[in-house]
Amino acid sequence: GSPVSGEERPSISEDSEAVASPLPSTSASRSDRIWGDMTPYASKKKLQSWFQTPNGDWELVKILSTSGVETLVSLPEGKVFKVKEESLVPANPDILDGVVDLMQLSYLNEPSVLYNLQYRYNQDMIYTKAGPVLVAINPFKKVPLYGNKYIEAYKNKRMESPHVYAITDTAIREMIRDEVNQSIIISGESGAGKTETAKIAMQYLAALGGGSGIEYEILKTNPILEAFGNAKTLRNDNSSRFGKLIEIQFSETGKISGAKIQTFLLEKSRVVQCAEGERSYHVFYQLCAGAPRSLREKLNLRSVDEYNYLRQSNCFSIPGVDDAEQFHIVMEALDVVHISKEDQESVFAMLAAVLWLGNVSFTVIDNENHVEAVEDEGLSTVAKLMGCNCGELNLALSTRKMRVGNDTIVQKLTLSQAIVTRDALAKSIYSCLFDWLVEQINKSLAVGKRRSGRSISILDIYGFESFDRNSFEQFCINYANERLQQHFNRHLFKLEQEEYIQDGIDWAKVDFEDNQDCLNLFEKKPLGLLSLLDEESTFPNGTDLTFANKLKQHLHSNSYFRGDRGKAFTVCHYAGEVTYDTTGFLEKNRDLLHLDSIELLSSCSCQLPQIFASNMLTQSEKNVTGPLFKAGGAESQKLSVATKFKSQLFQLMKRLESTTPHFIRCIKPNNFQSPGKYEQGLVLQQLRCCGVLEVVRISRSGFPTRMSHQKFARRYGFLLLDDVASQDSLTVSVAILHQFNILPEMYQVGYTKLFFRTGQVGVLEDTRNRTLHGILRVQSCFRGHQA
Ligand code: AD9
Ligand code: MG
Repeated sequence: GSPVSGEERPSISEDSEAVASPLPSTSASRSDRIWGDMTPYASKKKLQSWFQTPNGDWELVKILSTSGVETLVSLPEGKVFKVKEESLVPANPDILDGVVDLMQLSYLNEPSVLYNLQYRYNQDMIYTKAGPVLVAINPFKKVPLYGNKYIEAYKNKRMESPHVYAITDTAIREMIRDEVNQSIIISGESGAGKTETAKIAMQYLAALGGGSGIEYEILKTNPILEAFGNAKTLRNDNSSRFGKLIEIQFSETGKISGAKIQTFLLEKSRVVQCAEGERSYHVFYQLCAGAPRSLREKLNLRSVDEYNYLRQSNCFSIPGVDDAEQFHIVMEALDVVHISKEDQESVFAMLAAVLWLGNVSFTVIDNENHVEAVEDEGLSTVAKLMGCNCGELNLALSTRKMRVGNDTIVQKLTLSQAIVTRDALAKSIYSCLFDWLVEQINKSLAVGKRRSGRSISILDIYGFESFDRNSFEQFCINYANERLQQHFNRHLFKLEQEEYIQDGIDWAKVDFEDNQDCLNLFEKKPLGLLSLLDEESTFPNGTDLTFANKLKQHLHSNSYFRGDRGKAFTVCHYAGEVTYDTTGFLEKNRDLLHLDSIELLSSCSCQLPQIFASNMLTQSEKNVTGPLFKAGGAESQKLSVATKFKSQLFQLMKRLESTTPHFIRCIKPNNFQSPGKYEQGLVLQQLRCCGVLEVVRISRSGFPTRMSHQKFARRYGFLLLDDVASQDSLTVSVAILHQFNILPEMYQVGYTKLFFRTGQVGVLEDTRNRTLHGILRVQSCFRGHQA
């Protein structure tokens, strides 16, 4: 054998397995067997174990001795102390340090998973597999893993380490091989790296080429959608405030032929209101900083701190970001996706109109607190930009037409009503603009008359959110995540089952947690969260409090629901409990724009406001299910936000179900957006939330460790007492299983592989290591004598 120092560390490479001849070995006694990976461990007299420190972090300790309940352990730096035996969790043998797939760990416990990910992360290996799932940990710095060199290497299968490129490559191959559409489902919490990951996948697809530059056009949709749909938040300087599904279509020859983007639930409240230290949508700041002089004059643009909507959060710039430069990138991208210069100017005019709307102020005109808009620069600029006159605009902002019998009466608004009306108009203009833009991009990317073949869809959608205060947005987002989680569970469960069946082993029912009950809490009619919300939203006198009380009245016996004090309620999501504050639920769900405002838009001489008005009016005709709300007492009706979101979500699930999914779970290693910081607790909580530990758990309840007969025989054959050199690998494998008294319920013998319960191979691996250790010591002693 080759000389190895005292602290030998067998490498994972196949070569190291061709070691030594059979040696006598101690066969493990029954009590040596490990059933679950959280069983008290000290008695195993393992060299290494995990110990949880009071701050919650896990430390690797050496077990020195054990006496019944107490165990003496030492830390790497030499400190020795006593711990309770049950506080120790088994650590994996060194050979498994930094394995590319968590499934290769013999002990699939939380500290081992955390350690393995950290071990890799510290070496810039940010990607790790968890069985079929790719885990990506945000490096918060440039890592040398991307670009043409890497794309080529993955394409030619010269590189195999886990990567977004590898997942995307698999998707392409399976699309072609199975003739089935594929999806890449990316999730994770805010700032975890979903959007960057989606772009990396798009980059790989684009490298396949298309012709006529369609792949270039597809890439250019990113800066546009980010300008209009992303914003700086406290969690992420470039946070997406909408969900996105981009379907990339391929011709029958495997070239990119087009694409289609669908967006979900843009956070429109941000346009009129955002928290201290956050920003509104990037595009506003980009426009103000980067518009050329002629455009500035045309739109009467000012600097960002002169607009109320942008000023309120006291945050105007992002470190390291040049908004003016970004504006030029966005304008160029708009050119690439064939938005005409004229349309671009209309888009910018709408943005300026929104900004100026925020500067419209009101003055009280009578002793009943009724108001009128002040006829200043704000009002006149908005009117000019939209193409209406100041008087009409003022009326739309300060009065409301009501129908009483056959008469129409005009009601004057109070200050607070007028502000709500103004902000509602600003929000509507912005969200209509966003939708219109996506529609234009889709027209440009459409496959058109070319016959389309298959597609790969990439989903970049907000992950599970649980804040100190959770509102309607979190309610919708977490509902969506509950649906996606079910898709994830069911898919992985099926995969697991298929592999067992394929290898001809007993399919003992692996039980997995289905979250159908929680979904029922949301979706059941008429007594589910969504139905009750819609019902209360249709009542003119419904309030957030009456809504909360109704939930408590009807759902108190549901074990996934808890009524809390006041207007709050709690849902037990798969990822944990979240308490929602119902303040603003009804208003956000109704999302009404007064008919007066819609009429104003349709009377404008500019084209975009007219289009927005007609889209709003036809919405209710296009969608026939769900309750319709009356807008401000006049005839316009629309669907509730929750109902619309639910139906979008159902469509999405239907689409995803017809695809082969590939899952990427993004993890944020710290809350400071800074490189090199790996906070165990934070990572662990995300691993639990996004279901990575659940995959691990599902597998644990089955037979997670798999090894081919050949590999198993090669690796452990030398431990056998009998000479088996001439036997086939299956016979050798069975002999090993018998010699080590591995209980029948701990393994299954498949056609090609052996399947083990968690921990079983760990036992063998230890014996192997101890034996090798012995051999090597004997050898070095021997060499010492010779010298
Ligand atoms: V949010 O839910 O939209 O708020 P995301 O999309 O999960 O969030 P994003 O992709 O925007 O997070 O990533 C946040 C930041 O992390 C990026 O702006 C980058 O600075 C950083 N990041 C993420 N992934 C990578 C990467 N693979 N390499 C380098 C990265 N930096
Ligand atoms: Mg994002």
